[in-house]
Parts: sequence; structure tokens; C-alpha cells
Amino acid sequence: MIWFAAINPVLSPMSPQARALSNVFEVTLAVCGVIFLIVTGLIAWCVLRYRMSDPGVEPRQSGGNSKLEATWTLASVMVLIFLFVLTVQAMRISDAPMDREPDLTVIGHQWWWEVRYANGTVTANEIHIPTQSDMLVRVDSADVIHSFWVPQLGRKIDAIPGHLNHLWIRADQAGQYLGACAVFCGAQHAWMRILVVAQSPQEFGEWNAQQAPPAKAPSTPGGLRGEHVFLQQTCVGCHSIRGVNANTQVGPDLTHFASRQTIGAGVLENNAADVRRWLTDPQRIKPGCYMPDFHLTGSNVEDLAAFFETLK
Ligand code: HEC
Ligand SMILES: [Cu+2]
Repeated sequence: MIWFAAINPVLSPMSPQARALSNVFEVTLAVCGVIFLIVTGLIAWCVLRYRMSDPGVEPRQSGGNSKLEATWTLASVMVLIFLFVLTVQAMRISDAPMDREPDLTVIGHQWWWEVRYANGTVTANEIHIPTQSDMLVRVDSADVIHSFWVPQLGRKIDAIPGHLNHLWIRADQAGQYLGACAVFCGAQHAWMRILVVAQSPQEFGEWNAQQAPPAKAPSTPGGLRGEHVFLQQTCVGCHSIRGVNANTQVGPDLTHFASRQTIGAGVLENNAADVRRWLTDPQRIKPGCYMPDFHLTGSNVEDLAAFFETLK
């Protein structure tokens, strides 16, 4: 089954919640498989066994068999009750309570994810969690309906404007887990990836402590020029860098942008060359996305990139 697990993360769950769900899937598939084999087997057997052997003679006709009918009705009911109980059990394990303050809030935007933690950390597209602990996630949307899904860690849940939803995510082992928006939400729906980084509780604590404070002021000349460009252009209208400008969440929070692995919800890697590509022409990288092309000069791009490198 290993090759199957590789192409289908639903079948390699990494949390009790995801395991309960994939268990429902596997058991239902097995039950349906057995029923399919019984039905097709019986049909095949009847077709072969009762072929017309003598065209002149009408075969014996029999109508109704109440024992047989009662048996298969009862058997179907039992199978349905079994699957019902299994499903309710999985729902109890995977569904989150509504009456508790969440550990983090995830807000779907066209086409990226805003991520806010209770201690003030704000980031985008990359969610860090400590291993072996149930994280209660509140899911909201800033515009249209999105759907949050990290198959190995928990259930899929819609992000609906004006209607808060909750789910558990949890990872038993440290590692990186991929997810994506799972309901079509416009042009760049395909590039609305989620990366969950599960770390030991200690590493997670360090990460969160490093993410919560505002950005340090740049010290290099390039960094200072870049900060100036950022404030001069309309970047400030959409992005916030805590410590530099007021809070706005039209685009991802950039306070610790340099510590993230990707740009544009997975469309590029966050490295020196790709940051420059993004700033030069975001519309070519992610056509239709809500970051306009500023036709920045080469030196503006260099300075901004130097500034962003300081946002660790
Ligand atoms: C009209 C709003 C808007 C303006 C103005 C704007 N951006 Fe953006 N920016 C966005 C949006 C929206 C995204 C996310 C795009 C996506 O992933 O779909 C983004 C993404 C980014 C990213 C990648 C962040 C990440 O974590 O993926 C960087 C870096 C960035 N913008 C820098 C800038 C700079 C520098 C300026 C000014 C020259 C600027 N932006 C101006 C809306 C804006
Ligand atoms: Cu989507």
C-alpha cells in the first residue's frame, strides 16, 4: 500500500483525527467491495447456472421467498447501522468544540491564508504547530468561500465569510505537511497552498517567540533604502510590517517574511532570485492575484529585496 499512500495522503494519516476519518473511508470501501463481489458473483453464477438448456421447456417459475427477503433486508440494515456508528465515532474524534478560544485563526483570502496566533504572531500560508498536541483552529474567510484542508492532519472544513468554523489539527510526528484550498475560489485557487510545519514543543515555542515581536529596524544602507521604497509605494496600503506601518491585511503580513519558505502561497520558493521575480512582476507569476504590478525600477527591486532579507 506504500505507493498508494504516497499518491493519496488521505491514506497516510498522521493524527488521531485524520486516522478516524481514513478509517471510515477504508472500512466503507472494504464493506462496499465485499457487497460488490457478492452481488456480481451471484449474478454471474445465475447467468451461467440457469442458461436456457432446452428451448422447448419453460423453466420452473418461483415467486417470492420471505425468508430470503427478510435475511437480506436485515443484513442491509445491520451494515448501515455499523457504518453509521463508525461515522458518528469518527465525527466525535475529528470535530472540534465551538465553545473554546482557538489556538490559532486561519483566514482565507483570494488567494492566500492569513494565520493569527493568540500571542500576536501573524503570518501567512505557513502554519507552525507543536507535535502531539491538539490545536484548535478557527477558520474564517475575508472574501469568498474557501476550504481548508491538510489531509494528513485533520478534516476538511469550509472557510465561509461571516460564519466561523472550527477544526482540530494535530501531528503525531515532526515534519512538513501539505494542504490546499479545497473549493474553487477563483482564478488562482490552484495556488492557495498551505504548509504545516510540525515541530517539537520547544522548537515551536522558539519559533513563536521569534515571530511575535515587531520587525527589527534594518541596519544596512540597502535595507534602509528598501524600507523607504516600501513606505513610499502603496505597499503600505495592503501589507503590514509590524513596527514599520499600521495594521492592514489586504496582503500577507510581511513582519517576518524572510523566515517563510514560500512566496504567494506556494507559487515560488522564498529565495533571493524568486523574491526579485515576484517584486518585478507578480502578475506574471500569479496572474489575476490582488498584488498589482508596480513596474518598479531594478534598483527599487534590489533595495526592497535587501529590506525583506532583514525581516527574519
Ligand atoms: C493592492 C494591494 C497590494 C499592494 C499595493 C501590494 N501588495 Fe504585495 N501582495 C498583495 C497580495 C494580495 C499578495 C498575496 C498574493 C497571493 O498570494 O495571491 C501579496 C504578496 C506579496 C508578497 C509575498 C508575500 C508572501 O508571504 O507570499 C510580497 C513580498 C509583497 N506582496 C510585497 C509587496 C511590495 C514590496 C509592495 C509595494 C511595492 C506590495 N507588495 C504592494 C497585495 C498587495
Ligand atoms: Cu480555493
